[in-house]
Amino acid sequence: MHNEVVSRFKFHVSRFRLRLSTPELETWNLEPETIVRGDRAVAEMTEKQKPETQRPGSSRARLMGVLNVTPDSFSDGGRYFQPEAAAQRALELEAQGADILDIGAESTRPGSSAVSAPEQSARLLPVLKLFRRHSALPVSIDTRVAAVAEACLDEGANIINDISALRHDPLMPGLAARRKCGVILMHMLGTPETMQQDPHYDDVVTEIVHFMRERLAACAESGIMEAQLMIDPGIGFGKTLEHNLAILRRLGELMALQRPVVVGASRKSFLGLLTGERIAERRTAASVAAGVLAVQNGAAILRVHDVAEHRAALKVLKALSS
Ligand code: HH2
Repeated sequence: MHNEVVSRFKFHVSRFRLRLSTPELETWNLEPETIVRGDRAVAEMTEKQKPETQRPGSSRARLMGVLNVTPDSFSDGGRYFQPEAAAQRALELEAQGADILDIGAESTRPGSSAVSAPEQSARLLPVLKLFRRHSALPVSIDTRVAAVAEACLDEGANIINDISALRHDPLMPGLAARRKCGVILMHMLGTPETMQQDPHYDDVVTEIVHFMRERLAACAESGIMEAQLMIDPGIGFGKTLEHNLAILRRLGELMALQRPVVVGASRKSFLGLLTGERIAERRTAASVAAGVLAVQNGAAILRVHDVAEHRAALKVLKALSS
């Protein structure tokens, strides 16, 4: 049933520009077993990082497709604010080769302000419900709020992607421990409101490694299993251009923690500084270059907006490094 749906869907995408009406979206359905399949896929991604899976240029690198259900995200704000448009975009990202779908309802661009939990849930749940009728793809929820994460886990999400590394909401560690879901711990200096106000480190990479060691220990104390956890240096979150470049060059140092490393460089403003491209949506080539380097330096998962282009680049990288 699922395969039939996916292949039907892929057919739609490849032959035509995807256009599904709400009744069409509502008629397809998936068995509950597909949610378990999503969890199984996440477990595979988060298994202990062995030297062979961390080899530079690893053919096992995964792509996490970004879907912002927000009116104001820096790269695609407003475009997928309606649930049907968002669900269609999600299916499109899957057809382009995403291994995970990352859905967020709160822009965390520098200077942005927080979105309330009920508003986040109101934006996310209809999209997740529509998407889960058609897809078993692992879904991560980009939120710092436990109530939002829990409501989404109940609707079949598999991973909590928390840019505060479970520090923002005291209920988050307990939730992650109870639900045994995947967790992405991201490094951020300060909060989105303040993080780009003159960030300073003695050694950015060493300090991120230290922060992650501390967060991994705190998670263990809260009863979260090591196998649930992924780590992300938080490109652009309280970092200057030089900090971001140092992180990408020295990702290997994070691999010492033996957790899958997630990297989100896609379309970010440091790429605009390097290329002179002010429009985020035109930073695809720059994003792919950063993504390929990140994989060569050990990233296990790339968080990207342009899935098709990154998928093509990873295929070439795989051929060249085998
Ligand atoms: N970057 C953004 C949001 N969430 N999560 C992780 N784990 N890593 C990242 O680098 C990361 C993230 C910011 O990008 P985007 O979602 O495209 O923009 P906005 O925050 O404006 O919605």
